[in-house]
Amino acid sequence: MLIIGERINGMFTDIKEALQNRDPKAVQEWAKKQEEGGARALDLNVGPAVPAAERAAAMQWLVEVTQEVSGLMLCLDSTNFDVIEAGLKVCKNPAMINSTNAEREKVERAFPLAVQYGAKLIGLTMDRKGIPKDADSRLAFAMELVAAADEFGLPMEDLYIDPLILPANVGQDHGPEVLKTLQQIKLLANPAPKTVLGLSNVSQGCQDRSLLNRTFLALGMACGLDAVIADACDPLLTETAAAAEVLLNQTIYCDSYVKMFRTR
Ligand code: THG
Repeated sequence: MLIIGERINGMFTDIKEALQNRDPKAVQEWAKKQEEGGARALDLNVGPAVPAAERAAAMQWLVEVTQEVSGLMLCLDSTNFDVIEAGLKVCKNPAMINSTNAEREKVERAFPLAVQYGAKLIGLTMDRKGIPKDADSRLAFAMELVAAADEFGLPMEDLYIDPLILPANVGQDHGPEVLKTLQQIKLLANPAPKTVLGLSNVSQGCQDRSLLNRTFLALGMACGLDAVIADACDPLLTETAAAAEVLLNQTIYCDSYVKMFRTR
């Protein structure tokens, strides 16, 4: 399980202030804390903290200050490809583009960008009309993303398809559809594309968030989920990932399997 730390995001007050004051302290502390927690990539999202015209420069600053303290893969999270490309230009660490949807116009920009920079790419199973209701419509978008990887020459294992999970208190019926989609994505190509979720979405606005997050993590992993953008500083979550890897026979059992997960 690839854990992509979610915490360097302008939606959080400390990161928003760090961005506005160009003070690297909170960004660098969260980079280190998430890595210690078990993150093996870091999501970087400028968020609504910065006016649109300044977001490219803000993303570059996030990339630069983060890679001063961490060699982890950086997952550049924006809906604007100019913002993502600005980040890619200064990124020396391995990079991931987060994300494109399946609209042709977005696909034609995102896939060549990923190939040009040697970056991995997250593809969302949606178009401009929004998130589909059922597994079959999610899968139709997944097929378009797989075809685009072939067309533009992105290695299939560098494509991470995100079937998009919604909060359990507003979109409860999406849970089983997302799990079904995760299973079926693995049948679309050989080698199969990878899969990813923004895990904390499932519990936004809900009680006992950690419990919902780690339970959906285990359910997802049983359906072939490869990666999550998640709270890497929640030990209950990372311990669940460690246990599920053992129980799914993805890592060899040893008595220190929880510790091993964080140190590998
Ligand atoms: N898929 C992809 N990328 C994504 C998402 C996704 N990026 C953004 C998001 N979803 C994943 N990241 C987060 C980060 C934080 C939270 C949820 C998802 C979160 N934040 C608190 C909240 O909303 O309650 C903020 C609390 C605060 O302001 O302090 O839960 O799905 N590809």
